[in-house]
Amino acid sequence: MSEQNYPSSYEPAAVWKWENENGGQFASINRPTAGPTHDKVLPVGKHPLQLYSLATPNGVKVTVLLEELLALGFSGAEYDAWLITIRDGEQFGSGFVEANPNSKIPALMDHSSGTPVRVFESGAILLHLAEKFGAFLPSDPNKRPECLSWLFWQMGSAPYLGGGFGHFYSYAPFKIEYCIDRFAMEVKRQLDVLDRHLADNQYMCGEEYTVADMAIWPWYGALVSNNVYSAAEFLDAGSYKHMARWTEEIAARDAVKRGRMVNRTSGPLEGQLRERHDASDFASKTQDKIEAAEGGS
Ligand SMILES: N[C@@H](CCC(=O)N[C@@H](CS)C(=O)NCC(=O)O)C(=O)O
Repeated sequence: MSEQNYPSSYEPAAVWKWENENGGQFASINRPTAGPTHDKVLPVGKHPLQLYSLATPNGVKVTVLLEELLALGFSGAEYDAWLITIRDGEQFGSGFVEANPNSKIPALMDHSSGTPVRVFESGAILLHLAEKFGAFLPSDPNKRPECLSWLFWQMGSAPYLGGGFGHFYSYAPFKIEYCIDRFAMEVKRQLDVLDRHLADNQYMCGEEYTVADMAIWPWYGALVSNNVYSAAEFLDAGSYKHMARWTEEIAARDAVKRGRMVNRTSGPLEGQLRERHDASDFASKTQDKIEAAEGGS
């Protein structure tokens, strides 16, 4: 697009005002202020860890780690996963805002020490749990910084993928070439960063599968396997061969398959475990079984 073709009808006002919803798929939950909109106490289940979440990529990072910890035999990682429906504004309930003043899933309340401790931001939750259980984070001082670097790389990079590219490619009310170009270029650059690194490394931190993989896979793995934004063709995702190898290898893990199901409200009913309160729920409480039982009663 040449400069003379840029649409020019919009001139920002001196002071921005929130006049009505700004448009786009999530317009009804976007607002320019923080804090609770209504009173709602969060439920608390029987396990030390209480997760309040939804199976978006940021939510899946945490449920994958919890399922991986349980698969390794850490019984202290047992958790209740409560559903927070962000489209209905449940992230603005007073109890959720106490758990996360930023009103975004995932939020964790850790009751293991007796005094409930809140942890918000998916990267902080991954680090908190990895340190707590001494797993999926290298202890070797020569390897740990590499893992932390990729974990924080993800936290800094994914907003360009989600809030930037994904928003303008999929959710914006109309297509703006300038925005899609800008963020497609950045996301392809990020995919190339990952692809080059994974050409020489089995996982993000070498041979060890860590929280860095668990943070990156739900976003970038989903992108190349066309599970978010339907953009794999547009971004020529098939050309990132090492990413594809790593994506498939992680997707095949049993704990990852379970983690993806927790707090999921879309897709095949047998893949949705909307709330998880016990390991046995995967066998008995998926949405297909719940609906079949309701239909039969
Ligand atoms: N940096 C945060 C981002 C969390 C985030 O953006 N969560 C989204 C769902 S993926 C959310 O809760 N959105 C609700 C809202 O913006 O009101 C993290 O990694 O935890």
